[in-house]
Amino acid sequence: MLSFVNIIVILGLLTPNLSNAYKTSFYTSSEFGIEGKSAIKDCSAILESIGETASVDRLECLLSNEFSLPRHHTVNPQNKEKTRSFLLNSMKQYADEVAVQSFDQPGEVDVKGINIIATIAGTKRNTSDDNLVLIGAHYDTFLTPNDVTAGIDDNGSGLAVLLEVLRLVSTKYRANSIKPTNSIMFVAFDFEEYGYVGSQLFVNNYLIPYELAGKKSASFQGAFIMDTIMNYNTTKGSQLLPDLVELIAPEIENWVNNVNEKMGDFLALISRETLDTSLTNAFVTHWKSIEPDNSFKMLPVNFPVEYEAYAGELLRSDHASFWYHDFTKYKKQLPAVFLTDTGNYRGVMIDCYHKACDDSRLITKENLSWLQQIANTLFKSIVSLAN
Ligand SMILES: *[C@@H]1O[C@H](CO)[C@@H](O)[C@H](O)[C@H]1NC(C)=O
Ligand SMILES: *[C@@H]1O[C@H](CO)[C@@H](O)[C@H](O)[C@H]1NC(C)=O
Ligand SMILES: *[C@@H]1O[C@H](CO)[C@@H](O)[C@H](O)[C@H]1NC(C)=O
Ligand SMILES: CC(=O)N[C@H]1CO[C@H](CO)[C@@H](O)[C@@H]1O
Repeated sequence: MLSFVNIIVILGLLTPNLSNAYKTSFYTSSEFGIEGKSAIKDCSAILESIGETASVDRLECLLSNEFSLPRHHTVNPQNKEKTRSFLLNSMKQYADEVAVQSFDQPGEVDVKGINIIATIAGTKRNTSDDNLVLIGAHYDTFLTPNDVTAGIDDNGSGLAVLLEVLRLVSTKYRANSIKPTNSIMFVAFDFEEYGYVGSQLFVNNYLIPYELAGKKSASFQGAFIMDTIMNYNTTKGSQLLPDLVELIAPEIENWVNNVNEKMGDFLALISRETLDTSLTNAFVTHWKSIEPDNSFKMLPVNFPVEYEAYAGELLRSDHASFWYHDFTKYKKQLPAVFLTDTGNYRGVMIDCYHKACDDSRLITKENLSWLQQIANTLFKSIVSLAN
């Protein structure tokens, strides 16, 4: 998730304004005591396994083995490369088409950003009748001058769910030699932390020109973006809110502070009224339908479009690239919703956001069932939209 300070700059320019400050020193993860949690079981067998619902073991293996080390391009390029190859190989294993979109990271010399785009082809793939559904998360991690984050919550959690949902969709269709009607895209974005560079380029240089305009002319149902979804805290008082919530959504402020007694135990679903309604409806419906445990809470934050320009807090991840892009014609046609645990407004992340302590300690057995609920809901939502 992007820091709020950066977003003010980005809202003005929608191009990243990079400072070189973070490049001055070189750190290794061990200096910060960050280590991948050692495998407690045979993850290779677990990662190969298939099933019809999201698996806690698999999510745990993904988080503790694949996404538990800092993945910053200047400090830990080898970890980032490792994450990239893992993503690429997994996507090749499960998807029908995999594309990489590489770009020069603005303001950096010799730094390539790479978005990884996997598609499960529907029967309408590459025709103007296709109505694409997309799910995405970013894979870069943040770096502040004195701290290296492992990015477990931000946003290893989003990537683990992305891959888990891809596996479920693939099992449902490819393994049974059937296809959905509409195509489904799974995108791992690079360079979110520096102004959603990867997703901006994805929308402006790939999605619109290549899939939605021109020869293919597909339609777009929308994007589910996940960023920082792992932190679940049932302590009263663990949930804070940005001031603007009281201003633009007093009923939400009342629910969080009074009804729910400031417990950080809900998933926030951030969307715009009307424009993103079909995505929100699908997610809300399926969230409630998950068995056996449907006691997890989800809070839809559905705000009027006219608020979006100053509601910078609501724009802190890659969904903003779908809401704001360079093509006037598609202004109202790129729905996107943002799934988040509210990042630095909750529990340990109040102190650990973008810091070293966003690490493997967040992975607890109990809390993996929370990610499982999110993955199962997304799977059902995507399938319902794609069929
Ligand atoms: C769709 O088009 C792309 C090239 O534009 C091609 O690589 C892909 O195989 C096509 N998929 C199907 C299912 O036709
Ligand atoms: C929950 O939040 C409280 C208050 O921010 C914090 O002290 C505590 O460590 C958190 N608990 C967990 C399990 O994250
Ligand atoms: C996450 O872990 C904490 C501490 O172990 C626990 O209090 C909380 O209920 C767990 N959350 C879920 C969703 O299982
Ligand atoms: C699993 C994973 O790659 N998560 C990414 C989430 O975002 C952070 C940036 O904050 C990346 O470093 C992580 O790689």
